[in-house]
Order: sequence, then structure tokens, then C-alpha cells
Amino acid sequence: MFSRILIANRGEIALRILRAARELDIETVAVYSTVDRGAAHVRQADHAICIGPAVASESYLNIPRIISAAEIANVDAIHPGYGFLAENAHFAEVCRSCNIEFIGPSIESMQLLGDKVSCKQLAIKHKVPISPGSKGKVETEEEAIKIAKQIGYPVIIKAAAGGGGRGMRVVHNYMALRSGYKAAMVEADACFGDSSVYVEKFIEHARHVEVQVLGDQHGRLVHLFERDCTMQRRHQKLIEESPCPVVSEEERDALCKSAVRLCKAANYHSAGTVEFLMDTQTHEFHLMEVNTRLQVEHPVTEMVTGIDIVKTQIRVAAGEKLAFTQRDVKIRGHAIETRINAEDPANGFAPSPGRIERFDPPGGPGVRVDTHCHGGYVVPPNYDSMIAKLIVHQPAREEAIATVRRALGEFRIEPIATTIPLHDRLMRNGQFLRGDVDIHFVERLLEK
Ligand code: MV4
Repeated sequence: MFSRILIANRGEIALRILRAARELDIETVAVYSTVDRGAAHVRQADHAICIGPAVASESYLNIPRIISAAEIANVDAIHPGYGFLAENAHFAEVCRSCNIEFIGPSIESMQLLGDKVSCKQLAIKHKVPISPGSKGKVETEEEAIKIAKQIGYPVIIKAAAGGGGRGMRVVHNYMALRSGYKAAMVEADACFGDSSVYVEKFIEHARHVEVQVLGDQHGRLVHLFERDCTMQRRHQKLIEESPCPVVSEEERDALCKSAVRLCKAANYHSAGTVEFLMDTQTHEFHLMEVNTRLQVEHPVTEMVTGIDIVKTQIRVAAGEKLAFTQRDVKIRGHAIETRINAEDPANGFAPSPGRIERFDPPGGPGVRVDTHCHGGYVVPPNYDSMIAKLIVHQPAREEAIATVRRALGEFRIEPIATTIPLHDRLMRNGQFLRGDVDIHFVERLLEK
């Protein structure tokens, strides 16, 4: 096992990783920007190194500074958390060249699955359901038009190097495709330094359902069932739950098996997530992308399976074998996560950084709060606005929703604006309660 690891992140996830490391008896090294000098992850780590100013490009995203800290602290491994450098194959390469273990998948899997075109080609080869469209990247406007004619409008143009909703555009007809195709390529080149795009049928009414996987470096890979992340706004998830309230046992089995097939084909190890769109009318699944990292919403899966994903991720990175098989993984009850952001839902979700005078998290049966905040904490304006995750676990969905409502009522965060009132509203919404939502639901509700 590792003796010492560096956590290349901040906020709640830095604390989450620190806790996992401590339970594994691994020393922790925190890194921080000047604005985070008093942060909980800095105070709680065994060692802490300042890596630069608040601006992420000069601290948490700065590879030379993080590697320098890792060398000075003489760590065995780096955990990147999520965001920042977590899906950066170049960073994993630098770690390898410095003899530091990157706690994540191999560089090769990150590259193969990170490129949406090669990921989709692998999916086709292994009979993982996809949306009909181009076989690979689309090189010319004529080709895009030909494919759109075959599959029918609307179609979606996606950047091969995109992901998480960046670098895509939906077109509803021939004229929009003619003007959109070049623009999509120019945009992809500007955003990702890669102009490759591909085209597929746009699924108009869909849910976001994703499968958590965990693999070791000895060829074992299991799934931890699915999460439903349909409740989102502008590609930012708001609520995640497990299991998905609308998939049948047969659908679940097929979905999870296809995620395992794809990841095994990519020689995947570590924690990963295969995202699918589920057509709300036909219940057909279509691969969206693979996230080669630990995700924000991993706790809902931890609650329903009882598996500590972060500890497992560290163990397999150190070369250990998975200590459980697929048969050992069971869904126990229902878990829901609500993301509490320092944003004002009543004012267009404007960021609401600043000093939190009062921070009283909820407690009691079935409640877990993952946060780095406390009374007196100042939310800096420089990073992601998520300040806490409220996760509940109960035997059934209805009870879980009741617990979320109860816990939201206990949660006091003052005086900054947060997404708590929005969550309270969503947890009483009839369509959400019935499972009658799609990925556009929240935006449509807020328009009203
Ligand atoms: C799609 C899609 C519909 N059809 N692909 C969004 C993020 C990235 N993972 C891919 N995404 C989507 N891909 C096909 N073939 C719908 C989405 C999508 C979405 C699209 C427009 C507006 C909001 C959306 C929210 C989630 C997913």
C-alpha cells in the first residue's frame, strides 16, 4: 500500500479523499492556493503545501507546481479528485514519468475513452447501444448532410474532444446543419485544439442514467449499478439518485452489462462511469460518454451498495485485487443526493460567494453531508460553487424523499443564497415524485 499520497484538489472532495486515505493508514499531503490557506483540507492533512494564487491555472490546474509539491513531499501517488486535472491524460503521463502513481485509470484508457469518436467506435465493436449516426468523425459538410438525411432530423453535432455538454449543437433541419457544421468545427478547434466532430441522431426526450464501474489492475471489473442524474440545469447536475426509479430489472441488467463490456474492452481499471441517455418513450439506451474519474455523485452509489468507492480506488491503484465480485454487489434501498451550491436560484443562479456566518448541517437517521464548510467559512469566488452535498439513504424512494425534505428543513446556511429553496421545491414536485421527468425538465420548470 502507499505510505503517502498527495491530493490534487480542494473543497469537499479533498476532504473525502483525505478521510479514505486516513482509514487506509496513508499519510496525506494537501495542496492549496493562497485563498484556501485556512481550508479544512489544509488543516486536516498531515502536510500541506501552498502551490500558488487563487486562479486555478496557477494552482490546482498547474501541473509543474503540483508535481513539484509531490516531489518535495516525496509521495507515492496523487489523487486528482474530480474536475481540475482528473481527466487530463497528459497529467497522468507526467505522473508516470516522475514515478508517481496516478490514482485513476491507465493513460491508454483515458485517451481511448476520452476521445468520443474512439469511445463510440469501441462501443459499436462491443455491441454497446449507441445513437445512430456517423461511424467516425465527419470530415466534410457533404458527409454530415448525407448522414443527417439517412438518420433524420434533429441531429446533434458533437466535438470528439468535448464532453459534459461542451462542444455540441443541435440542428433541426438542413439549413441549420449547413451553417452549424463549420461553426461546430471552428468552436471545437477553439475550445479543445481539435476540430474533429461527429454527428448522431438527437434523442429529444431522455433521462440521464449512468453506470458506476470499479476495476482492478488484474482484469477484474464490476459495476455498482446505476444512478439517475436527469435532474440537471445547463449540464450541471442538481439531484442524483440510485437506483433509477424507472428502469426495470431486465433493463438494469442489460445496461450494467453493456457498461462492463465497454470498460473491459478498454482494459479499464479504477473508478469510472458510463453515461447513457434513456429514451423516455421507448426506454432504449444510447451511450453518451465515459467519465474516467471519480464523480461528484459517487456517494449515492456508496450508500446503496455499501462499497467505499474512494478507498477501493486507492487500493486498486496500489495494485490490490478487488476484494469482492459482481455477485457481492447488491442494491440496498434508495439514495438521493442534492447539490447545495452557493448560487441564487431566484436571481438566475448568480454565484453568491462570501462569508457564511451560520452553517448548521442536518443530521439524524439516513443523512450524510459531504462538505468543507463551517460557520465563518468564506466561499471564494474563484472556483465551482458547490459547497455541500446532502445525501440520504432509506429503504425506499418515498422515504428517501421525505428524509431529503426533513434534512433540507434543518439545513441553515446564512446569509449567502443557496440552492436549498430550489431543492425543497423540486422534492415536492409531482412530476419528480412520479418519475415523469427528462433532462430538460428543470429548465422548463424555471421558465414558467
Ligand atoms: C445527446 C443528447 C441527445 N441525443 N446526444 C449532453 C452532455 C453530453 N454528455 C452529451 N449530451 C447530450 N447528448 C444525443 N444523441 C442530449 C444530451 C444532453 C443535453 C442536450 C441538450 C441540452 C441539455 C442536455 C442535457 C443533458 C444531455
